[in-house]
Amino acid sequence: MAHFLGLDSSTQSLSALLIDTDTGKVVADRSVNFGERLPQYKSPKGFLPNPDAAIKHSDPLMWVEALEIVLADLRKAGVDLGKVRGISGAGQQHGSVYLAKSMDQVGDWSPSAPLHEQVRPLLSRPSSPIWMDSSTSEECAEIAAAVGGDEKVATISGSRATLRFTGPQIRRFYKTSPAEWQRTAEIHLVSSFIPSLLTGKSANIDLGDGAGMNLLELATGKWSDALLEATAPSLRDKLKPPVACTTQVGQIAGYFVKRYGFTPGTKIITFTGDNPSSLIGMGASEPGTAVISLGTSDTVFTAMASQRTDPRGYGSVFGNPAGGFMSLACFSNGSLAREEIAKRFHLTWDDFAAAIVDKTKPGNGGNLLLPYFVPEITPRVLKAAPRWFGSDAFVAGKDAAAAARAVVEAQAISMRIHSDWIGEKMHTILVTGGASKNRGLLRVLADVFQATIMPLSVSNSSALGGALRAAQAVEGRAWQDLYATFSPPERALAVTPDPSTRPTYEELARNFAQQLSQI
Ligand code: XUL
Repeated sequence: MAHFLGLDSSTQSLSALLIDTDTGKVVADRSVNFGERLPQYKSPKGFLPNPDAAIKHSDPLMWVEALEIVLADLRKAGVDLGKVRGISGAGQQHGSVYLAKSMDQVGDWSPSAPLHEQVRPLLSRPSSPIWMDSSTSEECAEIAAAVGGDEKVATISGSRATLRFTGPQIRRFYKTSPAEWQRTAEIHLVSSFIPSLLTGKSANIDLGDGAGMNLLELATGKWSDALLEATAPSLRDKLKPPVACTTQVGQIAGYFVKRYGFTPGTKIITFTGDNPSSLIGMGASEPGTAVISLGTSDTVFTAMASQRTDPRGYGSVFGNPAGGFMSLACFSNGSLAREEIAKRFHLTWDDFAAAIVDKTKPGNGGNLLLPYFVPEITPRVLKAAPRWFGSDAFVAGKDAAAAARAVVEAQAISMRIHSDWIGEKMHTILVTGGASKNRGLLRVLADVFQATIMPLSVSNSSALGGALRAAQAVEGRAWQDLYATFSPPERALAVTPDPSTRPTYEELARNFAQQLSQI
């Protein structure tokens, strides 16, 4: 039996998905929600409260504990982890972990103490900035100025100096906490931290997620001297060289063999960012298929046939784990904004879908929302600023159905406007993520994009991507065979566009862009 485990350490949860490449089946799919299972970290949505809305950090020990819980859950559910031949996975992109000593000095963990207690003394910084952080305007400007301007940074690294990216975050840490910076021997992304735990050795950052740091030179796949220097002194010493996404970074540490029954020698393949991993999980690593991921953030991405950058400066280029590059537009008001509306109006997700499909019409009777409940990445909105335009009841927050449609229409229109640079016309779009089975969302996406929207049977494509990458690296399986088995879209659930809605959404796009230009 050939089992492969995919892990996804994301903003609000850590998921594990186990596949069997002999039977072509998903054997197990478990998730640990941080807010529910680890309330002691006081991070109901996965990040620590902070009076400054621009600062979004998480406790990395929460991720360590979640890893232990998910493995224990799998065992309790009767899964034999001894059958696992390879593990890979993904992390929320851009988040960084700071260590006072290299993981290479760990060797193995002591089986007599929980892992998080052993990791705690290694941290040189108690919290990790994550992708939702927008506190680095000054540092982005400094990096751009040092390298020769925004365009230069984008040409080297695929993205302009970007608030949430790891380089600007590192620079801010170096400037604001010089003593802790001095104590820092090694810096990891979430996606290299988790495999470092699994191996008890320092795992390399991969080219997929490494491209989300404003430090990698895309043309060579090496750290850029100019960007390293512009970011912080001696930064090169704190980063291992980046590696291709298919690299084996080590073997499972004895700790996990003893505690969870893994087989000694189980291979750990380098992890990547959640979006690059989803590209694989969706079977979309060849150019021509666009993906919308509906998670804590919403993202629109596609494998790139030729390299280009976003002329508006919001979008990014990351490494495609199957080789080459992918383009991505990220919207921070994804599920956080949808959850806000559902909570305010006491709507279940079924109510939410019914409000859109049965109770309201395309264009929402002219009711329009700028859905910025948290600071927005695309377009850049630095302070939360939801704005309601339309009927009195809607503006007064008394029309639940119109509010549900408004948030989803606004998100879809914004995604369409701001992803026009990433590829040719999208005729078919694959969707993934927690909300990807919601018929209300699928209907609006189909009409706004005038494209067929196709969900995947597995909603956690990022963890699935991890399992597929492990299978590809260990067994040498071809991507297309793996996709045909594990990533077939649910054609029966496909939603086709209604062409009669096109003029309504053209008008909504104009209104939305006009209101947006006023804030
Ligand atoms: C992508 C981004 C988010 C995180 C969410 O650039 O910032 O999608 O990866 O996990």
